[in-house]
Amino acid sequence: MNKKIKIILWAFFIGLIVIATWSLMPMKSLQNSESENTEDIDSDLIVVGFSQLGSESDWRSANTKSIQNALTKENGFSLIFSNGRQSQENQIKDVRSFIFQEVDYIIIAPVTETGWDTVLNEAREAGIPVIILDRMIDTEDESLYVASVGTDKYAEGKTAGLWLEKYLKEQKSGYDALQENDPFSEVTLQDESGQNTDIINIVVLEGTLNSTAQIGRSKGFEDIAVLHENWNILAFENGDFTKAKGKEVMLKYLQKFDDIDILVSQNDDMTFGAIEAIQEAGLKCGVNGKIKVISFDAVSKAFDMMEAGLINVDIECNPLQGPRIAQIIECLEKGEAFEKISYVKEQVFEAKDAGIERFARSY
Ligand code: GYE
Repeated sequence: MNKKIKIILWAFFIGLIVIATWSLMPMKSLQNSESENTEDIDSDLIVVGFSQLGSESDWRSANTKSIQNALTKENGFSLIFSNGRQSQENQIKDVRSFIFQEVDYIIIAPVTETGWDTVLNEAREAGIPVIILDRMIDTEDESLYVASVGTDKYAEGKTAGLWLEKYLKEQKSGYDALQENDPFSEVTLQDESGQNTDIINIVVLEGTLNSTAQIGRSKGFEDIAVLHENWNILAFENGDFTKAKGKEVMLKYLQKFDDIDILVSQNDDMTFGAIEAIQEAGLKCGVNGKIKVISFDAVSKAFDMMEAGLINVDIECNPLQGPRIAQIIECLEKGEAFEKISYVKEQVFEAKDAGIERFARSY
């Protein structure tokens, strides 16, 4: 064989290999791109595909664990877990992979609210019931999901605002002009209801934009803030629910504003980062600090920080949603009725009670 023909034949074979590999790729990507499920699917059990939005926070880890602990083999489930890594595109791929694998149920914890209709229609056409977890989706067709399990984020935001209202009132009545570290020590004004009417400078660390947790908590807090002319929201910026981004944005705030009274941080992980930023700037926060801190989630580490006086109050967001999911699937299996929308119970924890309240908590 002459040299030229040999080269052409080699090029042809290599080309064939490249085409074969490439044509297999779409099939592969359908197979659960980010699956962390190590066990085989057991089709004798109830097969559930779970698209979790990511692993950005302690709250998220507790939420994932709660689902995994509820949907065990012993309880009759075979669970396929996929981590969407903060990307809706990944999550949509994961859902398509579940449809391809003909699972019995799909659970989605959606990273953001919009853009789910197409893939949910595909699930419906395949006859697979979908349960929305933690955050919500924005759709005009509510029949695209059979149930949603989560928390009332708007109520959480409102609770934060109401706590601040109460706190400022208490500060006013317990006013002690000699108290050095008190940011309200120069309070001189008061309205007829006893509210502090001095200017209160507030900065907000928001969670992932367009997620239910960001939308609800922002709106809830703002609905209380507008009732108070003296509440001055200096800034709100996206900290993406992570410690690193929370720290970065807080550093920016501290460089820009020198009179911050209140930090509202829409989750604990951002709060942890923000506290680091405050301390590195040589400032104090929390119970005895200049900057009062309102946080959300109430995970275990936040209790440590409340006990240390660094966080004033934590509005709980309960991640233990697995048992309710298992219950709903059981109802669906038996053809029994259930509430389409359910919220899990939550509480408010203040620094002064953190030492006692933390007992009997599992996250
Ligand atoms: O507060 C935060 C997480 O959607 C309620 O997401 C959830 C939020 C939670 O990353 O820590």
